[in-house]
Amino acid sequence: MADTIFDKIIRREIPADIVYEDDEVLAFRDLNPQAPVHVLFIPKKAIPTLDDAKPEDAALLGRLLLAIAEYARREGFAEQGYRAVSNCREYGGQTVYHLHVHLLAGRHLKWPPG
Ligand code: DGP
Repeated sequence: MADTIFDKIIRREIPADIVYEDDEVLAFRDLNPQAPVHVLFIPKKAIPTLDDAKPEDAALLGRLLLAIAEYARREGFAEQGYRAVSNCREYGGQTVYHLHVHLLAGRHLKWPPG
């Protein structure tokens, strides 16, 4: 499977502002933030896109989402609200092919997106 910039962040080969880590999940601030809070939550397991996730990844995907919810509560913006979104492939706007969920918060986000 092709190595991505996120694999290098997991292996600490390139720096990142890491805000959360457990045995299966890593979260770090996006290099190009689109909101006052913009954190990427990734599984350490290299799954390229959501479309590549398998039934055996169900618990991992659940942990990813629960890690986001827990982080939002801990950082104090859960009640105000936030967005968790995963871009899949070209039309979804995915640029890094290591599954990730964007956590965006700290401003009123528009819907629908462009
Ligand atoms: P996506 O377009 O959904 O694949 O989002 C990829 C995000 O990854 C994008 O918002 C910018 C971010 N990104 C790309 N390279 C790096 C990097 O080296 N470090 C960090 N922290 N974020 C990165």
